[in-house]
Amino acid sequence: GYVGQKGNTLTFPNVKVEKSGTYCLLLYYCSGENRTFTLTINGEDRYDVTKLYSGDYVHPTVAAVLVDLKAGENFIMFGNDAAYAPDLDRIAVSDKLASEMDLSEYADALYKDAKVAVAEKNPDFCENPIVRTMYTADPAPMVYGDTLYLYTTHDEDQLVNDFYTMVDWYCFTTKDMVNWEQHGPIFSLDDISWADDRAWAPQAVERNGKFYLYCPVHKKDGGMAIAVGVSDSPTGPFKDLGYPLVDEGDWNDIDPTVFIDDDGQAYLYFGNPELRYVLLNEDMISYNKEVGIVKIPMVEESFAKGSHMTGTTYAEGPWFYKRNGLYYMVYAAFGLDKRDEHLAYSTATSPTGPWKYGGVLMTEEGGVFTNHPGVCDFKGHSYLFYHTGELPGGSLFHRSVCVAEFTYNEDGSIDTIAKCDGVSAIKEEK
Ligand code: FUB
Repeated sequence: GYVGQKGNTLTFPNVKVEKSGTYCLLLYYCSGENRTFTLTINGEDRYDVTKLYSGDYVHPTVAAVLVDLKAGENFIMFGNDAAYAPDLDRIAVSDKLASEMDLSEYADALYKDAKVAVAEKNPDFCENPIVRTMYTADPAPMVYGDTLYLYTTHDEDQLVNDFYTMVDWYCFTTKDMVNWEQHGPIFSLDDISWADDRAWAPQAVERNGKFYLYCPVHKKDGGMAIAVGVSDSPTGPFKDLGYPLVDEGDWNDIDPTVFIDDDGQAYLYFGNPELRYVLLNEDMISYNKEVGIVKIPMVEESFAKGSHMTGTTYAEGPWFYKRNGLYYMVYAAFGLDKRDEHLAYSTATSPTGPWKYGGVLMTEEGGVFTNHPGVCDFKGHSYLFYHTGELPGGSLFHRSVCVAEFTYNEDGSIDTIAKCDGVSAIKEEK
């Protein structure tokens, strides 16, 4: 592996040890003087391994770093934030705890400062990206009881055909926005007999004690369609219906967003490049066939002039909700002359429109082609979840979910929200 250039990473996802404790990690590398790289264990303990000295370009050199590992599998990632870092050839983890080893053999190379260089994690702040042990995208929050459930897609490390390689969905839960628990995979292509690819942007909702996860997938016989997973628990496992809920036989049927209005009518909006909706029946797994699939007029008054296929900015990833009597549609959008997506929003006084363009919610500059919104209120705070490519090793197919807190203006409008470092812990409900 090679971490020598800025932005490079080298990951070892399943380093197994039997007991928790301090281990000796041997690094075989070559480097110049005073080079730095970062070492992250299980996404949290960050060591800045600095000033590894190997004389000049000596190859290979062995250094030993003392690191804390947990029993079971550990995710070890080397990264490079600086202009140069040592070129790592391989690593080895001792099978004994460091306290049981004779480290004199490595005395010259032992990098003792690593342990004391562990950055203190601020217990009151959730740093972006939220998930650091895997690549996640398309965040979809659901508040249920005192917990926020964040459903995400999962970008695999290894790409197939240099394209989105996505086979399952995960859920992350928190009660305070800082302490997160991972669940999953909670649903996967293996659970959907008629699908074979593209486990794309989902959204979940609860109705009458059951949980429904709406997921776009690629059908074995071609085209995209929307699957529904049903579960008695918000963290699954979800069971597929056995057939698609929405299947128009085209590629528009992606990115479902679900909302149940106060009168009990549930709506499922979806689509790229056109925004469409169905009226879900009370069972949440079928829709009103008489009304059918309704196409929203893709006009500039609704979505502004843009560069996507309808001539408006609207691209994909709709997120539908109501707040203080106003309906919101937040979505990924393409501005004129822009190559990457930004986030925008439109509002309406009825759940079916007409939609009125509201403005840009988040500008491009996430470092990746897509972005994807998920909006919710939780314990008196308003949050916008989005994704970027900022986790080490990030790329358009290796994204990571982030969150920003924001406030609504008195008239319900929302100012552009900046990408940020993270959010503070919720101490008390506002
Ligand atoms: O993650 C796959 C696709 O990319 C999603 O369905 C879109 O919203 C975009 O984020």
